Amino acid sequence: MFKKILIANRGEIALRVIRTCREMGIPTVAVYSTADKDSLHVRFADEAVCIGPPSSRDSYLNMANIISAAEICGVDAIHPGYGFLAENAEFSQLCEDHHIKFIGPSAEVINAMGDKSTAKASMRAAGVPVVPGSEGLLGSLEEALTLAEEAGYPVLLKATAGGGGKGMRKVFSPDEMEDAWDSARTEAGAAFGNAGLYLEKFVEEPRHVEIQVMADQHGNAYHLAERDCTIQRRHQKLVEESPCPVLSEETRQAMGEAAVRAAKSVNYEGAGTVEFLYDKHGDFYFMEMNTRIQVEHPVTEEIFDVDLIREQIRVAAGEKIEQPYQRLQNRCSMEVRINAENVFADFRPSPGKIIYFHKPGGHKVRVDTHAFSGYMIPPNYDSMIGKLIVSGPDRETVINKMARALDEFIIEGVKTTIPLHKQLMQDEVFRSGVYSTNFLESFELKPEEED
Ligand code: MV4
Repeated sequence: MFKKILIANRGEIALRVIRTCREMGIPTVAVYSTADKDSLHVRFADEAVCIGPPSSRDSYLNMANIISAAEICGVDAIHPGYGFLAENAEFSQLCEDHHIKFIGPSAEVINAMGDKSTAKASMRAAGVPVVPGSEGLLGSLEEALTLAEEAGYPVLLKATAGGGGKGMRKVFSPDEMEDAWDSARTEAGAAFGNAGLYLEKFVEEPRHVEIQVMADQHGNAYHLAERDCTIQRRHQKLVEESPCPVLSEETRQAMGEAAVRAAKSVNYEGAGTVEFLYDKHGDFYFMEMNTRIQVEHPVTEEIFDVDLIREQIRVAAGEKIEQPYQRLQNRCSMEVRINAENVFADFRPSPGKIIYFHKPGGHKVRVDTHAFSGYMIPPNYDSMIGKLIVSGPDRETVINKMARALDEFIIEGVKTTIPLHKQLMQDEVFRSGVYSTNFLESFELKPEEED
């Protein structure tokens, strides 16, 4: 097992990793920017090293400073959390070059999944369902027009270096193709330094359903069922749950098996997530694979009673996964993201001082957060300040428990997403479980709930 782990992250995920390390008896090193000097991850780690000024680029993304901190403290592994350097192939390679175990996949695997057109081609070869469209990158505008005719409009142009919707264009007819082609290439080139595009038929009103996988260094790969993340706004997830309210047991099994084939085909190691589009006909298609622990991992932890960070650390240290993970019977879990944002003002970030903070409690209520009364939310990072996760025997019980827990959650001094979640829990369509990724766009937020 590792002798000491450095956590190359901040906020709730840094705390989450430190907690498991302590339970495993592994000493930890926190790194922090000057904006985070009073943070809980700094307080709860065994050692802490300042790696730079507030700007992410100069601190949490500063590979040289993080590797230096790792070497000075004598760590033998780095946990990257999510975001920042978690899916940075260069950083994974840099760790390897310095004989420090990167808790995650190799640079090669990160690159193979980071290039979406390459990832899609390897998934197709592994027998994972993919959306009809181009086989790899588009060579020209003419090719895009030919393939769109074959697939049938509407189609999507997607940036191969993208993900999260950047460099993506929906094209309804041939006469729109040239403008879409030019603007998608320009956007992708500017954002990623890679203008490569591929084409897919547009899947109407899909759900976002993803499978958690875990793979060891001995060729074992297992899945831990699905999370439904259909409730999103501008590619930001707001609610995640498991099981998916509309998936048949048959489809659930097929999707799980497809995700395991996906992981095995690339010799995957560690925790990963295979994202699928699930359409109204009950068909599913590979979207992308995330090579990191995800924000919403607690939902899976609650329905499997497994510590996924512990599993990540164990497999990174070369231990075997001895048997498939067993989910609990009649267990349903849901997470809502608590962001410091004003939902009544286009979700504008609301950084600043939390003057009073009270977390909900009670049976099967979990709050993962680094916030507390008096905490100053810096303006430099992600606006997520916590996650509320509740569990129960069925979806209705869980939604009612979530509504109760949200009523107990008091955050004063900054605006948060709590008022939105309270209304969502009372919404008939949300409660029915039947909706698509378009749901939040047409959701009518009632202004009177503002406090
Ligand atoms: C799609 C799609 C429909 N058809 N691909 C959004 C970001 C990137 N991960 C892929 N995305 C989509 N790809 C085809 N062929 C619709 C989306 C999409 C979406 C997917 C999941 C969750 C929310 C979404 C919101 C808008 C568009």
